[in-house]
Amino acid sequence: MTLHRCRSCGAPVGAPFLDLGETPLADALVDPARAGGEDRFPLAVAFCGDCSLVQITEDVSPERLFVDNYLYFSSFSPALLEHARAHAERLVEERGLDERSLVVEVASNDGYLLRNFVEQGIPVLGIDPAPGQAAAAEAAGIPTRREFFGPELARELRRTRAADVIVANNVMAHTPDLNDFVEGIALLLADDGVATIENAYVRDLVERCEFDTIYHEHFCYFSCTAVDRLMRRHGLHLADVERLPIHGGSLRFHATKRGAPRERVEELLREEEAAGVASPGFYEAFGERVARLRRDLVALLRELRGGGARIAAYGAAAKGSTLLNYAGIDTELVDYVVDRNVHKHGLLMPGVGIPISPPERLLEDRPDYVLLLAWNFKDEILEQQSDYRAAGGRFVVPVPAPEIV
Ligand code: DWN
Repeated sequence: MTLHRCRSCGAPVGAPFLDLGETPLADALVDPARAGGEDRFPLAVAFCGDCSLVQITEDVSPERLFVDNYLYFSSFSPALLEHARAHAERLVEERGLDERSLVVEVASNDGYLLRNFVEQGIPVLGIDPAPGQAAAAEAAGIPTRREFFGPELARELRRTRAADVIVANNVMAHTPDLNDFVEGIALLLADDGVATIENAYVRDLVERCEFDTIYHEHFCYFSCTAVDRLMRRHGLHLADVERLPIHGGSLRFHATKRGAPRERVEELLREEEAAGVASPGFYEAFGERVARLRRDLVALLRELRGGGARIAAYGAAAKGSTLLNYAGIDTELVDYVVDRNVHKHGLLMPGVGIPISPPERLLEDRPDYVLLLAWNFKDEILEQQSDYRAAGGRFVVPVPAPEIV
């Protein structure tokens, strides 16, 4: 289905400002026995001139994206675990949470965040349709509803009790039914509660050329301007907003049912207006910058390979799938990808057929260069791979521009 109307406000949406071609599903890693012929879907993003929402133009069913063989487990990223722990501790303190409270997380994955509340005796409920992740969460003592979140589930849960805190990290962008999602938040949230909603920031995506964070799981790419309008439509109020470095730059919105001082929200809205984030011109040249990054990266890798270098990659990430497929980087340039997520080992990156191994292979095999597909965890991974680097190994960081470190 090709998008014609904005997912948020329903206004007609114009032509895409960036088209990444037909790509396979980013997290649908491939069993070597069934290699080749992965389904591909158009991947392009357009801007809504009425509410400023940036969004992909083709829908892939959430069941296909997040239930059938979804392999993303949050707990394989130590930096993400620390980010989640700090967030949980702040909520406990600021909201005075205790054994009488209820914290609900939408897209609770393997319990990476809710475990922090359980450890303090605070009642929680996870919601996640991905079976493997939900099973891992339940094994960690986190009750989990294995379904997609929406108004119907929200009404059912509210009949038992409202949520004092709803956490929704990297999920509001992952639903084609954006208004249903926000309506569900409004229905489940207690009158004096807060929903903290975290997503990649479209302004950082464009300014840092983070085009590879565009894939079919991400239906929307949010600015404060677009989310402010979306929340108001459902009687929610942005009481605060934080700019965070995680995932290449994110916004954490604090939504409540009651008006509250919102100085940082007003400030960011003014900043976005001044930067043009709410105007089409901000996005127009992005396609050319992405094409230039592709040219420069492929030329660099070809030059290294042509000089006899052996090249591997680090991070069987969804963003890695977008980058490899858009740039046409396959086993001709990159021999294998390493990743800590054991569920990914032995599989192939979709569309390009590059095999996935444990990170230990880097020290065993000593490739000359490693293309850092999980560049959003650069500091942590470079530190973790200090032995490989001390032995002369070099990393190629592709975003915001190709660089050897
Ligand atoms: O929206 C989403 C973002 C938040 O996470 C999900 N739909 C899918 C996923 O996207 P991603 O796969 O690009 O996310 P990550 O977390 O950037 O992927 C990092 C990959 O690198 C993971 O497969 C884990 C791996 N990793 C590793 O092997 N060693 C990560 C770290 C930090 C490491 O030290």
